[in-house]
Amino acid sequence: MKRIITLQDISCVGRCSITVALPVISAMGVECGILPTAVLSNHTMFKNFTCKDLSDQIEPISDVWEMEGIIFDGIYTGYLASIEQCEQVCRFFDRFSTGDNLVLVDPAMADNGKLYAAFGPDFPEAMKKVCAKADVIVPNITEASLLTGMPYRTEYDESYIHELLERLLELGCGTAALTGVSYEPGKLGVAYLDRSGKEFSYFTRKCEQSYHGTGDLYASTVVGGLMRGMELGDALALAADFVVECIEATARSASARWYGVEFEPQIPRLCRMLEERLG
Ligand code: PXL
Repeated sequence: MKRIITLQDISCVGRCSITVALPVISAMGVECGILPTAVLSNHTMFKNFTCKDLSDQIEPISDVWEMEGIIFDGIYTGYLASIEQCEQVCRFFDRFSTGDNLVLVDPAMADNGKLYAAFGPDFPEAMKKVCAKADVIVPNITEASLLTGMPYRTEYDESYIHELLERLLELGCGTAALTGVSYEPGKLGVAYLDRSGKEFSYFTRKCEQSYHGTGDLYASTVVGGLMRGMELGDALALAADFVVECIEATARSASARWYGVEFEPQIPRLCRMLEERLG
């Protein structure tokens, strides 16, 4: 059985980061270790939140894991609470990357053209260094524009997306996979470019609704698929299909959108989709 470690916050309520990664990756048949980087009362889209930074725990926990000879088949990072924490995560990669394991970075810091509330304008510069060490990064278009300095556009063509992907690769990562790409009404998807020049894209129907935490659900599903041996394109497609199922199921329910997508009842469906696609 594969073992991954995910470094991101615990937002106690609101379905994002570790409270999404842990159930989804576990359900996909992969051991999901956690290194909580901060504890928040809830995610930062709520008007009020507390945040206890746990940066001072990263080094001592890593020391013990190294002493114990613990190794990870994958390292997955999401929301990081500060610039210093980005630097610590880079050191964590240096200690625990083996050359054989997968490093996947979701530079979760912005959406809809704006940085999240907790970050200052210097944060993307620090996240660039985290992305530089990744095998795969999965930014949305807002994050990609902040990482590359390219303008954020809501109307664009394939050449804009291609240039974003090329500039993302210049950061140093192995593959850049851009989420939230749409070239025609009603369709939304993902496009990737890797260092060998391989390009791939996959589109699903576009949902009317948008919910908080879908990026975390997406990245977690990709990690699970890759760890189960899927090709990157297949894992990205599985994750896209699963997120659409979750959004559509949530839209049929009456709960408040700030609590994220109601992915829990869809977990059996994810397991079936995974096993079907693994063949
Ligand atoms: O879903 C990304 C995310 C993760 N963790 C925290 C957040 C957000 C997005 O706002 O606030 C604490």
